[in-house]
Amino acid sequence: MRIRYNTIVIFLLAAIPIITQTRSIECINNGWIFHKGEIPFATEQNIDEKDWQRVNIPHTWNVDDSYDKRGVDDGWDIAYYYYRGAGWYRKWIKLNEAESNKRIHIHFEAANAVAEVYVNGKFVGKHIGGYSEFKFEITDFVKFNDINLISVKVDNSYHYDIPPQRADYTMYGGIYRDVYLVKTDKVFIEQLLIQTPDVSSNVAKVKISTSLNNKSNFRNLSLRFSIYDPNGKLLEIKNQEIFNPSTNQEKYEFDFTTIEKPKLWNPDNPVLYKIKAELLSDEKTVDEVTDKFGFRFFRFDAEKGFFLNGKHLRLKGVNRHQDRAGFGWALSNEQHLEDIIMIKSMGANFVRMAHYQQDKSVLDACDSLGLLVWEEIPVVTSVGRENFKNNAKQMLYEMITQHYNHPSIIVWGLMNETERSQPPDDLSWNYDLCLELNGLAKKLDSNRYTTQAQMRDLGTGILKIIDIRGWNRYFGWYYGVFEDFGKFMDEQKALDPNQLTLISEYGAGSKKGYHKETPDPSDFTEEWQVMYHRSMLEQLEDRSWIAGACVWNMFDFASEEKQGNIKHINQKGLATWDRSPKDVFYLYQSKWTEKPMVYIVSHSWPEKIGAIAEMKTIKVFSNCESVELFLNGKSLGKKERKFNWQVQFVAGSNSLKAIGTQENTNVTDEIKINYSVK
Ligand code: ADA
Repeated sequence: MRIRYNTIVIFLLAAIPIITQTRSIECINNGWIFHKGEIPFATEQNIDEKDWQRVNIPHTWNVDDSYDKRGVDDGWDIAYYYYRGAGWYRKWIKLNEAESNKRIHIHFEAANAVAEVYVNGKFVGKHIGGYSEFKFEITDFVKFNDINLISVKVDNSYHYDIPPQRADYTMYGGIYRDVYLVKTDKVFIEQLLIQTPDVSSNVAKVKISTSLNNKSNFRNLSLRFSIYDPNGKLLEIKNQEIFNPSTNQEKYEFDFTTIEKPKLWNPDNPVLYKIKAELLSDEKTVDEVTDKFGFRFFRFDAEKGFFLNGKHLRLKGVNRHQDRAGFGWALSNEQHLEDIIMIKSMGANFVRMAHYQQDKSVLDACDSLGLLVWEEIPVVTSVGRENFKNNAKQMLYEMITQHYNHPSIIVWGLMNETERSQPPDDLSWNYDLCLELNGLAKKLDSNRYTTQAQMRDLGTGILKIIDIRGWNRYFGWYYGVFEDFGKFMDEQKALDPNQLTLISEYGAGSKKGYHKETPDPSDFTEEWQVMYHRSMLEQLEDRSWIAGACVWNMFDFASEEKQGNIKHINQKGLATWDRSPKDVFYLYQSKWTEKPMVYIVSHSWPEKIGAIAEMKTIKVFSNCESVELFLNGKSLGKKERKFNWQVQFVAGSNSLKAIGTQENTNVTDEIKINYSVK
């Protein structure tokens, strides 16, 4: 168990810790017990725990069971064969007498999909939605100088009222993100929102909006805000006296003096400023919260695409699901970070967090490594009625207020492929929901754009509600041929020339190591996937009015109903489910990065068969000015474009080596090929 008092560093990249001096934040991930399914008396102190399993958080109960049988999409209702139901967690925590003047809170970074929290047998609260953070104050439920029982029921049952009603991914149940026990004074800082309403290369404004949660008897309090530049230099301190603070969650707003020549955040130089908010009583610090933020300004243009800090930037993106082989959604912060590092190393500058709010560590990594973000709520495929609407609005509220300070986020996504409504089918619910979500997003955050991902215009008018139209299109994979993509997009442009446009999804599946010299359409070979993406990159390049595009998907992920040549897996990843890059990853890296790289296609095809002296085509992906290929030590020639060679392998073992040259730098790649003569 990690207990950290006084100076607490929640995991972030080292440069940007959230530090607090007076509240304690204790990660309580370890030492829980778990029971799959309903069980009587789960909240009672004295029960027989022998059927319970010892677990640590992050945890899910669906790591194995979504890959045995196929989920059946039978009209409206989907039959799921992975366990969707209740699970119970229990943990004992000790509180000391010395802490009895504190307020105690339990903070969950997410539990899918509905969580009910009990302390010492009493119901504390319920949270609906599997992706946002939530916390409950438990001060009135705990005993000091004693041990306390925390029981949590989590339920991932199919439910009409809870987005997503249905979606093409496995919805793992459990407390799958970190849990913290937080101890504060009687008064604490509830929220710290950092707004940067006006930013240019010359000046930037910073506005703070904060609220206190007060149950103290303090008559006089003061708030002190300190702003630091990216080098940690203190720029300014602001003080505000608060007399007779109210017990309501009152908001306090402040403007800092305008900052001259701000350092602007961008993907190549993701510089972060910092604000420290201190709450003081008679010069004694009662609470302290620190968060980072960045200065950037951006706009979308219907003709020219996207501009960041006044400069044109093509958005080169991928979608990311929080799912990994062997772990499901129960990923550590380090694993989240590894994903973002891999996405960055491929040269992407944009990520769509599909289809839901993701872990804080993911957003922190995007801020620090320099990736722009589209984040969205899980309104996918179909829309429900009034309760569904309220839950979706709550999710949007939570996402925006919880992730507001992240400079990486530029667009809020409201829905994805909502072509259906809960029976009886009535798409006016979809329209109304979109309208309400858009209104709420604008009210909460007038500085970012809104968007949605759709496949077509269903004639409901829904596409016109949001700022940016996102298209999910799979020409040359599910339907049509590659070139239909460009035709479709040109038609859309002609229909509505002033529309801002992003491609939210395009993709093709493959199985790493499955190869054919002449692939068939959508045959899951790495070759078809590479051909598909090469064509898409060219078609996107030809259309500068498309601000950018996101590949579906960065990683393969679990989806019980999918039946490609790996059952229950959506195989459209540029990397496998366990994070091994496929050939197509290197195609993107060769197009999107500048650091010299070279990759011989394909490392996952070491066994080749052919006739004696048969010519085989070998391709190399590289961003270098020239590449020279060697077979068994002998040069097959240096090329400056079209890195394809005709190669005559000898029977048995062969070695291929490629040397890429960029200015004075050489990079190499080598593979062994075993050639069998037929
Ligand atoms: C849709 C959907 C995604 C994904 C994709 C696919 O576009 O938005 O969730 O599953 O289809 O792979 O078919």
